[in-house]
Amino acid sequence: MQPETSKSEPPMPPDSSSVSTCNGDAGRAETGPPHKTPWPHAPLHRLSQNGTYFVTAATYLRQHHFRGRQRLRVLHRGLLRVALDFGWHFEAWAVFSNHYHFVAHSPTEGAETLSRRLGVLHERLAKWINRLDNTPRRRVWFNFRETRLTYRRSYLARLRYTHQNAVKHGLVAVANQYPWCSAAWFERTASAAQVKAIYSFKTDRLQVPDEYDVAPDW
Ligand code: NI
Repeated sequence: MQPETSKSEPPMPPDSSSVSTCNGDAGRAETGPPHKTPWPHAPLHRLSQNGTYFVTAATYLRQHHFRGRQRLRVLHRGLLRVALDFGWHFEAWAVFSNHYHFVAHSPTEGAETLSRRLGVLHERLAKWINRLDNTPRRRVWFNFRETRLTYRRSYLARLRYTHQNAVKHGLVAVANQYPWCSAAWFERTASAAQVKAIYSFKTDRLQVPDEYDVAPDW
């Protein structure tokens, strides 16, 4: 027998075989690989011909729907799972109570598939959050915006910006202490020279809309 859906059980993110049909989807949502963070492969460190994107997504009214460890973990894992399932190569990411950022390389020309996949992920997460809070139909997400990166300098600057975003938001003194971002993974998988090059890249001229006050508990 399938276990009953419980309020504390996080949703599985979109499944590649359930794109065009809802049949059986609810059943699958409670099965499948449990609670494992699908870390991406080692970073590329170059722009992709198919497109490299910087994405920021935010909750509606900047509400802290993903406050706390459990919710952050589900959002973090869901994002990496979508990337893995649909061939998006994530290179940097940072997830917070009311927004997230990532830099990723597209598997195909253009970002249309990304919009669709993120839309499905957001919908599932919203349903889960609303079930937890007993607020059916409440709007959870505001939107997301993507920027295609075409210059190496702006790409490298955004990599650093994203790896280090938990420090910018005042959550930790050193980015690799924050588990819901790519810093520790990056330092583990890249060479010491690459880490040094990215972390010393100048970001002071970078303009990223990122005026979010994030919840302090993670
Ligand atoms: Ni931010």
